Amino acid sequence: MISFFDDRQLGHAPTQELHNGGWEPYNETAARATDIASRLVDMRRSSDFGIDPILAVHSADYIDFLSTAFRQWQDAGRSGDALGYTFPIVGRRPLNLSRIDARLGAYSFDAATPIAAHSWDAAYWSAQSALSALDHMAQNSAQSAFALCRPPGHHAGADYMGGYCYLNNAAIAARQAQKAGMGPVAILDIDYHHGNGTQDIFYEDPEIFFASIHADPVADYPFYWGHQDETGAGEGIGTNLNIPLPRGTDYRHYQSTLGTALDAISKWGAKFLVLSFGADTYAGDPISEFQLQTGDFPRLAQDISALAMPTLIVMEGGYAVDALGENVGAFLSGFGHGI
Ligand code: SP5
Ligand code: ZN
Repeated sequence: MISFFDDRQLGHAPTQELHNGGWEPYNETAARATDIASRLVDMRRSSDFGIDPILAVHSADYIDFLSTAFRQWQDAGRSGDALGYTFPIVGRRPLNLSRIDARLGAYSFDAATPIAAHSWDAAYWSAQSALSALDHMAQNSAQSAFALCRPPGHHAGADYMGGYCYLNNAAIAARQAQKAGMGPVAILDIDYHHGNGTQDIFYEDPEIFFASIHADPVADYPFYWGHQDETGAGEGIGTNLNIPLPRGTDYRHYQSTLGTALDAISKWGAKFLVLSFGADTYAGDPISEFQLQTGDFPRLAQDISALAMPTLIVMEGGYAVDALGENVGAFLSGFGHGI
């Protein structure tokens, strides 16, 4: 399998996140990407497809905010990472405030996603890696490709960041694939956490099907999305499938659920799959509570490739850094063409 990555994705390095009422070292580290990259045999440098495919998913005002926030933070005399502390609860009237603290709150849904010096650059190139992997598949009629996206993307909505995510790499690639006529496009999200950003982006869109298997948001982040009764709205009714699972789920239980999601995707008529892959379903993950073992990841990949659908694999979460390269390598090997 051919992979895509750009070194500029490593520049993003926030120091800490707010977690369970205290500060802890930032979990989404550059070491995650280097550990995965060290396992990949054919890794290519990403090309630049510009800002337009990003603006096909994210609002112009959000992109303006994201690309200038750190400068504005510094201009306000601040040191350290830019992080909001005041959030407009749902239903507040929209106000066009220019104060950086107000903007940070308006464009994020949690306090675990700081903006540091090179965050915009890293997020931009993470999205370009997804687009590069897609372009490779389009040009070569390849059955699969791996985008080593970091920072991850699935918690980012059209106009908000959160959950270590700034630009929604999977959504950007899915929209691009649809525009290029590679569809109908489905997105399957198998990160431990619900892909709330991706769900929001396509919630009223009948053209892109979204399915997610994740920890039940009754007990886990991001709490306010990912429940089973969220099935889409407007024209998009019936194109959103959430399958929440309890903490402690092992692969035996995960697998039957996966079958349900895959059936729904093929029944809907998808011809192209974007896979939001998180390795945080691993038993040893420090912030997650599923029980998948390293040996389960090739099986997981085989079960997905049984769909026989062109599949763009986009990296999302996974925080057991010492096991991450091995787990991702095990997963990619399950697609059957080496890593
Ligand atoms: C892309 C991705 O996987 N983002 C995950 C963001 C999760 N952020 C908050 C997680 C809170 C977990 N709390 C459990 C603490 C166990 N020590
Ligand atoms: Zn996750």
